[in-house]
Amino acid sequence: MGRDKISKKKSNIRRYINKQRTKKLSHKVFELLPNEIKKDTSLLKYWFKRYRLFSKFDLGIKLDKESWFSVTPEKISKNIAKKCLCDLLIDGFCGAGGNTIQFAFTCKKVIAIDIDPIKIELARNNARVYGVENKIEFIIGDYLSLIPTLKADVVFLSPPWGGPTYLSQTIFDLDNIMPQYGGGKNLFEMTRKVTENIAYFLPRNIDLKQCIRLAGDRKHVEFENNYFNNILNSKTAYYGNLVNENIS
Ligand code: MGP
Ligand code: SAH
Repeated sequence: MGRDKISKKKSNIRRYINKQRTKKLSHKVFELLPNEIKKDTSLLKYWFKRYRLFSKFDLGIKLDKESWFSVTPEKISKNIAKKCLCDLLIDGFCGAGGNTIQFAFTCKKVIAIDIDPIKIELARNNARVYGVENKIEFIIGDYLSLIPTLKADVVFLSPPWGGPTYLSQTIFDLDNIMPQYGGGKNLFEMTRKVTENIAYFLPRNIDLKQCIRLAGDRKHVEFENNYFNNILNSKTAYYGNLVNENIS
């Protein structure tokens, strides 16, 4: 069976499971759901994983629709943060703070940028839940426009991939990332003006050859497969001094 057919079958099964789960939800449980999930029950599958997204979920974590499907699960964020240990890290697309929070535990200072003011509000709230708000400078703005003003030891890039449909392509092309900004290659090239030490959080079906090409002739890049619940969730490509060593 072709890969497309398998992923169609898988998504039908997921849809069926979600329907069954929704039916079984008692009125009492439904009332407990955050508003954005009540409004869109296709997000229920993320709510069921909420403690693996944030172990402190019940202490006041807040998310919006986009964050539910794009936040990096805590275990994966922790692992990335260990590799990115440094004095000053920039999270160019901080969202609701899944990665930012873990960077705040390993780095002296974190600059967290997002173009959406609601995300910054959520990230600030979530960082407070983890007690790391004071280690983070939050900036509302367009990461690419801010580049000329930025300085950092490491930049972490986890841009939007165009929503959960990114898996409909067998191999995900870097050009599909933020095409309105010249695509994922341009995002990487622009970031090199800040630092060569870049961690790029990418879809599990990313075209690895394109990512190797980004590293230039030396091909100095390291890939990490991120697993969630024993299933490949995403990949991180590390460049510069992040390859096989910590920088400080
Ligand atoms: P997914 O396949 O949408 O998650 O994304 P799902 O459905 O939980 O996985 P499945 O195995 O059940 O199919 C996988 C991971 O990629 C999520 O855990 C998020 O961390 C991340 N992610 C997903 N999207 C759509 C984005 C995105 O647009 N941008 C970024 N930075 N991360 C994303
Ligand atoms: N890593 C984050 C999720 C990032 S999702 C987490 O774990 O929570 C991608 C984020 O990029 C979204 O929050 C979106 O608002 C933001 N974004 C989109 N375009 C942007 C831009 N030009 N500059 C900065 N942020 C942007």
